[in-house]
Amino acid sequence: MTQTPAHQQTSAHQHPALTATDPELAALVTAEERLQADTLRLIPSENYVSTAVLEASGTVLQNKYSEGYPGRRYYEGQQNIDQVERLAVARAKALFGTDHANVQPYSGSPANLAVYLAFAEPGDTVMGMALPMGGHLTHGWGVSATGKWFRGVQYAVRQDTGLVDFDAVRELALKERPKLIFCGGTALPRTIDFAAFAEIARESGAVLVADIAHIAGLVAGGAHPSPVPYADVISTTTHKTLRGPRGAMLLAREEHAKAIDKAVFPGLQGGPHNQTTAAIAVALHEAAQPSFRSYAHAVVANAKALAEALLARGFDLVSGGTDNHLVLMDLTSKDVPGKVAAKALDRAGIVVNYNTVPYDPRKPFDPSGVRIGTPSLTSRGLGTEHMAAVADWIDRGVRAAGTGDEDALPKIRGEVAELMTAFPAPGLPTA
Ligand code: DSN
Repeated sequence: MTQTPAHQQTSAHQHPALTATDPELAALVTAEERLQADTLRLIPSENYVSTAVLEASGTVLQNKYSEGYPGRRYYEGQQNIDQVERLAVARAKALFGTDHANVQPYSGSPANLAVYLAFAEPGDTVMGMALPMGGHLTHGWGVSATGKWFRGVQYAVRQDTGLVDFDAVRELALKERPKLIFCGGTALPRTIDFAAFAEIARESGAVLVADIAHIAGLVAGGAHPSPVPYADVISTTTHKTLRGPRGAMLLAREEHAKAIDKAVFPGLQGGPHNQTTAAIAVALHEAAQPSFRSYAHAVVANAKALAEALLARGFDLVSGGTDNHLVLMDLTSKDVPGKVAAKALDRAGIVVNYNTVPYDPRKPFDPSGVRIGTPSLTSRGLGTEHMAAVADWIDRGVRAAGTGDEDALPKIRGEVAELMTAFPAPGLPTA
């Protein structure tokens, strides 16, 4: 008698309907569950959501159209959906202490595009940190619609410190008089000085947009200063340190509420993804608990410990370390390109992304750096006491990449998987 392979048994147990309808797809989901369980996930923009968030995002709420806003919809039958969205909005406002919240943006890029629609006209000048310096595509970078339809001017970090040079930012803002100034980004290991950006925005007459996608969970948990007293608009995804579903929110002062809402719908989007709104509401509830404050501080403590352990092993880190959840490694002195290191680490069960470093002489698709972070491993319960082992695995993996020692990688992978077994991931099947 032929036996059902183990992974199919697990799939049937965890996803019975999916397995019956589409075993091919179910097997891929099961394989991804296994991968997320067994590996050390260090991509700083990723995390593990709770089972409650997963359940909310897989509900029948996804069957409903609800263009408009609670109490002002273009479709009937909103008795429950309106309450779901009101709950998410109320929780967002309470958690971050803002006047207004819009929870409908499909993700971070559409959220940022809505800000342009609310405050700028095509061709207007906008300002953000350059992508290779750690900014984001949607902060006016040339290949993005925001850099094609608007005139993007970009600021940098200092080459000697890796930190924002506020004198240069002020000089650029006063010269260019942008409509929008974005602060925040995707590869920034240091605290964002929202007050300094706000002063420059005021002097230059710009709307200040704080993109806190990476650090929203740290802000919510009190592990990073809040932009709320300083920024006109705050944009964030909900799935990074905030540990919610893939989605986004715009938070704003009351004076900007109408402009933001009009820009999201009908300006840019159609019906909101109600199942995501529900899962955002759950994540915001979780983030309001005392345990989430501990989580946010643990993320930072782990990142600092990991940075120290990497420095002790001779790695160069952009800005010399970290204040938040993220560490940007410059592998130039190791003579291993970021992409080569990232692919070797992947084979060793350590999932990172290759990344440009400021003033990178290499190309974005083959850069000098690797970007890592601690949100996911902290969600699994790893603490500062584990960071030396993590740094050791990274060190061995990068050295193996440099020498072409393929045999070293599966050995590391086995050690990683063994530790991970002791720290089950939220939301993943345990059997
Ligand atoms: N892709 C996100 C990140 O990884 O930081 C930014 O869009």
